[in-house]
Amino acid sequence: MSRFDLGGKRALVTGSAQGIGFALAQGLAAAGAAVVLNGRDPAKLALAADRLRQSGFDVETLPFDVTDHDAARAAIDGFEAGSGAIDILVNNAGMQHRAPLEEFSAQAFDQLLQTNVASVFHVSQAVARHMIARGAGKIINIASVMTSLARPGVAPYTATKGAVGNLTKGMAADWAGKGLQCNAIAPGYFRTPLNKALTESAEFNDWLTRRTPAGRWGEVDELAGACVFLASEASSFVNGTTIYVDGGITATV
Ligand code: GCO
Repeated sequence: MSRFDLGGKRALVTGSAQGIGFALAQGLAAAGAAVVLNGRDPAKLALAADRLRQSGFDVETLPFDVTDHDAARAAIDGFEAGSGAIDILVNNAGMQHRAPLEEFSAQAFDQLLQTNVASVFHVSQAVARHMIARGAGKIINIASVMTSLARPGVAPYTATKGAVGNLTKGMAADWAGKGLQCNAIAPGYFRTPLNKALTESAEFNDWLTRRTPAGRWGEVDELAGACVFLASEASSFVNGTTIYVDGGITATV
C-alpha cells in the first residue's frame, strides 16, 4: 500500500475553495500530501485552508486566475522558487453554463473555453516546465461524463470536456517520455455548487436516479480514491487515460 502514500509530495489543486476541488485536496492531504489551494478569491481560499488545517493537514494557498497565462506562470514560478516543488497538479477549475445552443451567447461560449480548456493549458505548461526539469510529475485533469456523452442544453460545456479528454492524451504524448504521468478523472453527477440547479430539480433527480445504474448522485469524497491513485506511484505506468467515476452512467443506455 506504500505505493499509494503521498507523504513528501505537494499537490496544487485549481478551483479548490469548494466542491470537487476541495474534496480532491482533502483526499490528497489525507493520503499524506501537502496541498496548495487555488482560486481567485483569497477570502474563500483562507476559509477552505482553515477547514483542512483543522484536520492537521499541511495547507498553503496560491490565489491566481487560471485563465491568465502570465499570471499562472508568475504564480507557479514564484511558488517553486520560494516554497518548493509542485509534484502533483490537479486541473479542476471549471464552470458550467446551460442554455439551448440556438440561444447560447458567444460571450458565454468563449468564457467556457477559457475557463475549462485554456486554463488547463496555461497551468499545466507552467507546472510541467518544472516537472520536466526534475524528470517526474503527475498531472490530473478533471474531465466529465460529458467528455464522452451529451445532453440538451450543455453543448459548449460538452465540447470543452471533450477537449480536456484529448488534451490529456496530448500531454501524455509530449510528456510521458519526460517522466510525467498525465491522466484525467471524469466525474458523473455529483452534488456540487456547479450542479445546484440540477440537484434542486425534482424532475432532474428523477431522471438521474433512473438513468444511473447506481441509482443515485455521487458524493464528492467518492472521487478522492481515483485521484490518490493517479497522484501516486501506484499509477507510474498509467498515461493518457480517463477514469470514469460515474455510477455506471457511461456504461449503459
Ligand atoms: C449537466 C452537468 C454535467 C456535469 C456533471 C458531470 O448540466 O449535465 O453540469 O455537465 O459535468 O456533473 O460532470
